[in-house]
Amino acid sequence: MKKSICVIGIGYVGLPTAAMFASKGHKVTGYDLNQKAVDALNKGEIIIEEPGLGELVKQVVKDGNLVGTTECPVGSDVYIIAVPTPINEDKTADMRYVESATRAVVPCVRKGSIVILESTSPPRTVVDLMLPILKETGLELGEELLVAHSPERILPGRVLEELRTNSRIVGGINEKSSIEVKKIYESIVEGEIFITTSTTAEMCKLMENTFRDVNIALANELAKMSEELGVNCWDVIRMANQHPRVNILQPGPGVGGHCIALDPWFLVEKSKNAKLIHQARLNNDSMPEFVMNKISGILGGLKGKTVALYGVTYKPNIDDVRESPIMHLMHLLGDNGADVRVCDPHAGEKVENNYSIAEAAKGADIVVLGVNHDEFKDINFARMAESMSGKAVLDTRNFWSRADVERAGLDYILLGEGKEED
Ligand code: SAJ
Repeated sequence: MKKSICVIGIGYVGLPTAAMFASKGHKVTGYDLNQKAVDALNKGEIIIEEPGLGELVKQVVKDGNLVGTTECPVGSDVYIIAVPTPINEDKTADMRYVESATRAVVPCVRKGSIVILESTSPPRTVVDLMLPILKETGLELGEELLVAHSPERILPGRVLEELRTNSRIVGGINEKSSIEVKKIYESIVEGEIFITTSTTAEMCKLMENTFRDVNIALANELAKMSEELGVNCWDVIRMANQHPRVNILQPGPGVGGHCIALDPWFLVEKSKNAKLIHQARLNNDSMPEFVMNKISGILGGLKGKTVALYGVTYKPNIDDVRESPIMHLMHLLGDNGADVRVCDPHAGEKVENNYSIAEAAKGADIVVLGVNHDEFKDINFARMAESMSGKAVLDTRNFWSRADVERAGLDYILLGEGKEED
């Protein structure tokens, strides 16, 4: 049955979710306080980079199934909360947006409405934060007002496909809530939908991202040990991963984005037992400084040196710089006296002075690959070598070909590669 659905927060998660429901014929309203995002939506345009999303939004807006608004619509069948859950300076969760979104729906819901939290949240958020607020509706929770957490688990860059094909977890405050919310997602999800409690659903989502964070922390620790002990960590990972029960992820200049770099902190905040998780966060957060020290070691100091930095978004082929470890590296280099010339074809105006591939290397003492965007695949290293002042190329992603770099007369240096003779 077609529903009226209000998606609260039309950002990286809310907008694709709203568009997918709209494409299945539901009447969807995207509610956001950001006037710019709402205006863009009503013109059928998007202000983020995500494959296929622009076309889909254009179509559903044209069909009249998706509209943007800055006022929460009264009387929708379903309210989906997809607002940010950032962290404070002290690494505790900033739940203001979830709280204000929950308050916003209180005067709008009616008997039979459904409220779903999609935002990644600390364990017990639905029970301890949302339910006391929703009680103010005067409706019987779990009977007249159904409530669930169904965490988003979509990978930026593959959002539409993953929304459709991934399995989904629905954690209701009671069985009735879970069953009804499952029915809603069945209209857009082809993967299996698992039913559980809201707190278990919160924990599942956090542990998925934490699993990845801890694994990457292990890879980064391996990279550091390898440099110390004269080993190439990439060879170790490639061969160790041949074992049927081993899958070590990739090291790099750190972990960024709005999910993996933040979510484990929600567990650290809530549980004194999250010790390994805490240490993994610290390991990953130490990587920008580790890379800076490596660059300083190669150049014999940073003062007055020119560093060409290729790629500053938090991962390849997207425009998102949130929590980007390479942005952090950029600031660290600058603070320590280096002149940093950034080239990022995806980041646009998110960086000041965004140079072209050729311009960034001009006069550089070192070229550093921060993120392996597709645009950096076929770099002409011979031309780059002609315009550089120095000869060093540091690859933090094992992305460039050592042979190509060396053929151009440059020195190829790989993060996590120690030399036996060192
Ligand atoms: N990274 C490494 N080494 C790796 C893999 C990733 O250093 O081997 C780094 C990336 O460079 C990046 C960061 O980790 O800076 C995170 O990137 P990612 O691609 O691993 O994940 P996200 O943050 O883009 O999306 C994750 C996904 N979670 C999982 O795969 C378990 C996605 O499914 C979630 O929906 C998303 O978090 C979210 O919204 O929580």
